[in-house]
Order: sequence, then C-alpha cells, then structure tokens
Amino acid sequence: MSYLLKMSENDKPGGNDGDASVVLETKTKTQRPPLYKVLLLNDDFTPMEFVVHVLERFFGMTHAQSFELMLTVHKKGVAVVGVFSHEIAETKVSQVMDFARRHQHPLQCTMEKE
Ligand code: TYC
Repeated sequence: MSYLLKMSENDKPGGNDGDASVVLETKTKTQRPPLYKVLLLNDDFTPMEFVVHVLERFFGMTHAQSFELMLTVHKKGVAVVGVFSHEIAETKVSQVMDFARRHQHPLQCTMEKE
C-alpha cells in the first residue's frame, strides 16, 4: 500500500506548509499472479515426431507450429513452449513427463519462474 500526497489548486510545487487541503489517498496495487515458463529440453534419443505430437497434444499447437518449435529445441538445446500460472505449468510438466515415461523416451520438461 502506498500513500499519495495530492496537490490542490492553491498548492505551490515544493511546499505544503500547514496547508489544510493536503489529502492522503490509499492506492491499492493489484498483484498479478507470478507466471512460469515451461521449458522443453533436447536429448539425443526422443524421436522428433514424438516431440511434435507432445506439443500438439499438450500445448494446443498446430502441426506446423509444433514442428518448428521442436526444431528450435533440437538446434538450441532448450526452448520455452508456454507461459502459465504455477498450477497450469505444473500440470503441463507432469503431463509431458508422464507421457514421455510411458513411451520410454528420456524427454525432459521443466518449469521456471518468469
Ligand atoms: N534431438 C532429438 C532427435 O534428434 C529430437 C528432439 C527434439 C528431442 C526436441 C527432444 O525436446 C526435444 N531425435
């Protein structure tokens, strides 16, 4: 919470000596919830088509978007695949990790505060 010194018409800049028109206002700051980046990591074994499928299935991307982002991860080693609230990010990471494990691929997905 912060306080604002409000100047009235007859206030001179720089001074409010004994001025009865000084008003203290409370300014309510809306807190945005923190956001989390979901990251996909490259590895040498997970098939490209599996990663494309993961991005389509869990991140709502088109095949073209998924293919492009998969190639970015493949070339750069890591990429942000989405930004979400803490709860949604955790769910995405779990979904990807569970799906990869079930298919016996070493694909890694993590999250970090933005
Ligand atoms: N590097 C993998 C391959 O050549 C493909 C891959 C891309 C794996 C993205 C993981 O997050 C990944 N088969």
